[in-house]
Amino acid sequence: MSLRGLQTGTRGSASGVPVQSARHVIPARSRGALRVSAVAEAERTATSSSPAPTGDITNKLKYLFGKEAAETPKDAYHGTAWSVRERLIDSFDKTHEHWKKEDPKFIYYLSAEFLMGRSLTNTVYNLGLEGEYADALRQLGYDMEKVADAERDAALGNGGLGRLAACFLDSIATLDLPGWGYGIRYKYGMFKQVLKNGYQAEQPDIWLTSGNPWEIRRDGLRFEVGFGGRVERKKDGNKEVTVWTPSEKVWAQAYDNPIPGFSTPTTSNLRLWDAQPISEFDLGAFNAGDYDRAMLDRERAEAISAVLYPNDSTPEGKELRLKQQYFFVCASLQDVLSRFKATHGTKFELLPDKACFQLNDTHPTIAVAELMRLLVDVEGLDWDAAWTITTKCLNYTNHTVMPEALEKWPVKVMAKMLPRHMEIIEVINEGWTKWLGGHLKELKAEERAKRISAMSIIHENPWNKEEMLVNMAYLAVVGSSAVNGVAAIHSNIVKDEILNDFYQIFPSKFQNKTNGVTPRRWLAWCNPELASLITETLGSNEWINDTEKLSALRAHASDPTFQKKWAAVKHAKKEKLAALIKKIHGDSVNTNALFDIQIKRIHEYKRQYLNVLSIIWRYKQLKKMTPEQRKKAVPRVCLIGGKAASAYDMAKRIIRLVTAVGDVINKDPETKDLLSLYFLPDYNVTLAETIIPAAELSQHISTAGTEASGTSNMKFQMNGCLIIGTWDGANIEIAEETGVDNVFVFGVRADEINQLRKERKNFKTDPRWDEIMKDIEGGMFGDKDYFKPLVDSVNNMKVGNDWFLVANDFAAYLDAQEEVDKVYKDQSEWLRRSIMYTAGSGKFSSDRTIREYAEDIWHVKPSRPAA
Ligand code: 26V
Repeated sequence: MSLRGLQTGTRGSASGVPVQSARHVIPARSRGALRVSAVAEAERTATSSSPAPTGDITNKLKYLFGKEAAETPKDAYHGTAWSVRERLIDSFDKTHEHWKKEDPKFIYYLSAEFLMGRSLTNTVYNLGLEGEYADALRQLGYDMEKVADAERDAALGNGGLGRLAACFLDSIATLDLPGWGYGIRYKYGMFKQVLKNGYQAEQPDIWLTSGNPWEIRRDGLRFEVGFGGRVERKKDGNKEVTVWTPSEKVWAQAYDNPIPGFSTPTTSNLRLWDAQPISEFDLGAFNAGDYDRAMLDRERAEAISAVLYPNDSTPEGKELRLKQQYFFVCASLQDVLSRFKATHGTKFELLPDKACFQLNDTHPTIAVAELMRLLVDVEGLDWDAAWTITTKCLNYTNHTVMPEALEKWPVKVMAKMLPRHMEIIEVINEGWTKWLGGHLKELKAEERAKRISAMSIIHENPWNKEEMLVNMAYLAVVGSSAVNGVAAIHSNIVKDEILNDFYQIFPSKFQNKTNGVTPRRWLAWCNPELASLITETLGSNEWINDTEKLSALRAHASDPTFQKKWAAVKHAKKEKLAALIKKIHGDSVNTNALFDIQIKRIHEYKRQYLNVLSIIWRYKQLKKMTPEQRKKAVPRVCLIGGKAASAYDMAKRIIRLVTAVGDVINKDPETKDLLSLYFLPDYNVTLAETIIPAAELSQHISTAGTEASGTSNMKFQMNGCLIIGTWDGANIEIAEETGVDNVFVFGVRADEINQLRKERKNFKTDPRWDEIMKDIEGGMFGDKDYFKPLVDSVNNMKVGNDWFLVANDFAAYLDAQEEVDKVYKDQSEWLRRSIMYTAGSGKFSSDRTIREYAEDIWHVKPSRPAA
């Protein structure tokens, strides 16, 4: 496949610096952290013929920023990043020249979100340039870590789903798989969360103002994307053709974000689309003095890629969301087809051998209709041939069981915005329901009609019989070759509940692909001290690319000398986090206390509420104790962080409860060294990189059956952090790998939930629960009116309340927390478990996940350029 657009401008304008040649050597870290041998380091520097970075950094500052010297860490960051960028582009060009020549099958990961975080550290480490650049910065009077700290996060995602996409890109590149990500270049990413008097407030995330060294604008590489308008049938010779004339058109402008693999010459790509107006502005209107109208088209177009949607958007916003989805899918498919045609002409029957697309949740599902439109209307294929190709090329991953999150678009909205796609979906649905009728012909007519209606892609809105909806998950299943869930239990729920009708029809379509996280960012780079200890103990750093090797740590788990070193690393990381808490809240926390952490989006199903209730109970117990008794108590620093979607009222109340309880506890001189609670504002990828290595206990306490997988649980596990959790999502597989007895598992099981929900109104709550509810209602933490809906939400007198069964799990959770204290008192047992967690984390590398996708779903093979 030729890479249209990659050849223009950028190739010629790249630095001309030969790519450094030793990326196959697993780099040794300059600060000694991961150093395997000084020989490897010497070998690497000897083979590099790039200019000395010191001069390059200052040049970049002078010519790009008009600065004579790096006066601030931010200056040093800019100079360094723009210098590193050129090395990245060299590697990117080499990889893509190689892939162009080889023409392998590609995987395209279509995702509305990519939560990339920072790039500098990851890029220099993945490229093996850390020694050179750390030295150069030292000469300029800077420390690499401080400089890296000046970078803003690329926060183009809400949470787990977006971060997973970012981890997947790292693994795709590291495994040399020909693959790209495709998404939207949001001007404003995930909002910045600030606390105002303990309440969440949102501020826009302005991340592009100082330029983005990690992207390449592909001048001239843009595609038209249309909306609205009319559809007509016309004669083309004997053939009837369909012509869609959109009423609104925009450009999708390509920006490439190179993705360096680790310890390989491969640098892959994340192509993001920016929406731009077709015409600069309306000069006629401008000349006539109508300035607002002159700029109208520009504003309308730019609005499409302006803001990342929070995952609970309002109906008004929903139309724009569908527009975003179609915008990036349409541009991405046109881009892939144009490259395909440049190499293979119109032999579209070869497309499934050259390209496949992974739909990251239902957000890009309009791809089913769009690929059909491009093949039938634009390329002139007949419907059946196009359908065979489409279904062979697409695959769908489900990421949630939350019914509100399973997208359904009103037919009216779809027909207005995408009239041709609505027609196509209708034809797909007719074909599908007809086929289904045949398939179910053994059933009695009535039963058959019921089943067909239950599986129709277009169906009535159960809450509003007037309205018809397009069910995007159903469209994705019908239009894909493979459908997968993201952890074993979740994939079973997908098969047995959410999409059970479809599973009965196509059992072999359904698979499980348990999530994973990149061990580069989430262990090696964010915790170099632990990584260094592991490398020293295992005798090599090969575990970074082969995490199964971590299992050899099991042999050291009970060794007191090793435990001491392990504990020293954890303590150092706790000190670092304590310094951050001091910076944010001005308080010094007890670093000998157990660091107990829950960081994730705030959601009722994730049950931060349960955590706070147990902290209140702990506080009450401490208050009752004599000074002698208090001496025996396990001190804890409790940290909670995460964003509440801006319109999610209950989640915002939970945040306020955390801050209000913290305000009381942290000010109590009697207990503050034994218990403190802080809310960490603006939780993001970068903050996670400091928090996770310091955590000793992490909480993954969703109602069983609600968290599809979770991925932070895997990051904590890798960093030797014990888990208190429910039998849910990937917790189950983590427990299996770590040893179930090493995990604090509690609570009801997923298969009990439905029954318990029915019986909740008769459930007799624990007296401790009743007492705490009265405390909150009585104003012990102030703001009692504001907390009333929170108390009501778990009140069993209201039918349907406590949907997430907080009360049912409360007593079991307190017991599990007591068990935590008991084990923490035995530090040698605690450390043994901590080591067993890291040792058992091998399965949760995203390299393993991606290998499984590549083998079982994508059928894509590695293709590595020469070093
Ligand atoms: C979306 C919405 C939208 C409507 C309001 C409620 C609600 C609740 C949840 C969601 C989640 C959307 C999809 C998502 O982010 N899923 C996450 O995907 C991760 C990667 O597979 C997985 O680890 C998390 O368990 C899952 O929640």
